[in-house]
Amino acid sequence: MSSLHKLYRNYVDGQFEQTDKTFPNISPVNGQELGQICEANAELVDRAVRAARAALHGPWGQTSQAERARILHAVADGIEKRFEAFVDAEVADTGRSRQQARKLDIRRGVQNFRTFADLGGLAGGECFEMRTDEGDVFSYTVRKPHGVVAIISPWNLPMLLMTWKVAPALACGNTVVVKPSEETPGTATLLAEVMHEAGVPPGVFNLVHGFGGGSAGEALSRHPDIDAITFTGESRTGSTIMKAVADGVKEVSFELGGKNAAVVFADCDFDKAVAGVVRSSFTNTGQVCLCSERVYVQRPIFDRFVAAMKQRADALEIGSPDVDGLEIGSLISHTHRDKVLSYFELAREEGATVVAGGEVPHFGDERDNGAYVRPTIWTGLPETARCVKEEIFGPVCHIAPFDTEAEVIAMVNDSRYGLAASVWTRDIARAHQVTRQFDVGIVWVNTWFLRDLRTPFGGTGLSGIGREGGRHSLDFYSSVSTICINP
Ligand code: NAD
Ligand code: 6OD
Repeated sequence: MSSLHKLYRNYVDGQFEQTDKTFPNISPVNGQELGQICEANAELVDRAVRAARAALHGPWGQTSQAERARILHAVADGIEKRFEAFVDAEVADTGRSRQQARKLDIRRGVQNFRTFADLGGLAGGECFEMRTDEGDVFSYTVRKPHGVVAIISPWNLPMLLMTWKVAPALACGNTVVVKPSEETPGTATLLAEVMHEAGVPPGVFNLVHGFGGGSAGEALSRHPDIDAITFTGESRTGSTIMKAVADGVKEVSFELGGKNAAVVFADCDFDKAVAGVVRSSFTNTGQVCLCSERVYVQRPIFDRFVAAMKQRADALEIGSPDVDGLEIGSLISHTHRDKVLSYFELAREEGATVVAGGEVPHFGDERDNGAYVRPTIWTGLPETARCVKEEIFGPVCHIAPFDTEAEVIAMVNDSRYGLAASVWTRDIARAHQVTRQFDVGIVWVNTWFLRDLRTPFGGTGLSGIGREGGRHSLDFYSSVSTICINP
């Protein structure tokens, strides 16, 4: 066991809770055990929900928005104070580069708290005047928290995606029960410690560890006394959770899978487009819901683009988190690697040309026990191939040629997912014209994954329900009542 060996505890009603049933947290970098995770059973999940309900009737229920903003900034300060511990936890759980954990994951955790602390005060209401037989009446709206919000988050950007929901939920005055992924308990457990140190009242932030079906995730989503549920993860899991909350008719926000397209026009800045598509296909070892798994390149530059992508993909630095300039870390787990490798196999059966990768790298050291695959590029698949239709969630893309704008718009939209797309062109008029015709939640032009946290975020089709971000988060995490007064 490594010196990092830990016990990941639950946090319920202001107390850290051990449980008898534990399961191992396995490093995806070398297969070693990092620690034991205390699995919350249905009884502990129930206690967490009841503590969250009770806290709404305690001091938290009386806090002003300004007071909550102060507390959220104190939480952000607390994360900053223990920044390197958060980085260590994220790196240990996921095998990503330490540099990425610093620049993206933990930094965004801090930003999420600061942004929603400040945005909370901007949540306005509406007011209307109406002439009636009774006289002039006024109708205005007030915002209230929903109550207890269940937050179920995934493993791919654990800190970023969990805090993206915890921060606005608390800013709006809710209490929360958080169920992080069983693969990534580290930063969530540290966040509970920061909440405790920052003086967040007991029951306001609760953390339950465990799996999904048959474990803490299912117990939380089926709990009759949650008021809303916000979930990020696979589309299939979203559908299961939707059924679980249907009888209780709960508010839902779902950020689900994607099969995103990158579209490269012949008039692009070639080198920037290659660098951009390498980034959008392989960042976080392809495990970002926004990554491009479908790349469409206009025919005049197709061969040159594929060759340049191959050269860049083959040269990407693969290895363990502390390698300088690491670009490809491990996948999250051996189970997930088996899934990605099954698509490598399927692509061959479906007739793909493997331009780059398509295999497991061999290092000759302990990394051979890790969950690595090479960044992979395919060409030659029909648009109907399963590898072009299904989300793989690894460092892999298929590159196909296109001729006209109309053709590529149809190809981009021929998907049951609708999360994101990116376009590479120097023609800004074309960019305006094409992007608005994509059936997706966000399109980037000549860039990728730049996020202004005030903008709406979410998908269409299998990619989700609802929008979060900026005022859209304030709308989701609060309930609006209308008050009509005859003065
Ligand atoms: P997942 O759906 O397997 O798990 C996500 C969370 O749901 C975990 O905490 C898990 O324990 C829990 N869960 C699983 N089954 C459950 C059940 N029956 N009831 C309640 N909870 C359950 O997803 P993942 O593998 O952790 O994450 C990868 C997926 O997430 C990819 O599909 C990716 O595209 C998607 N994702 C989407 C976004 C977005 O913003 N749209 C962002 C990140 C990831
Ligand atoms: O940047 C964000 O706010 C966000 N929700 C990103 C999602 C990334 C998916 O893996």
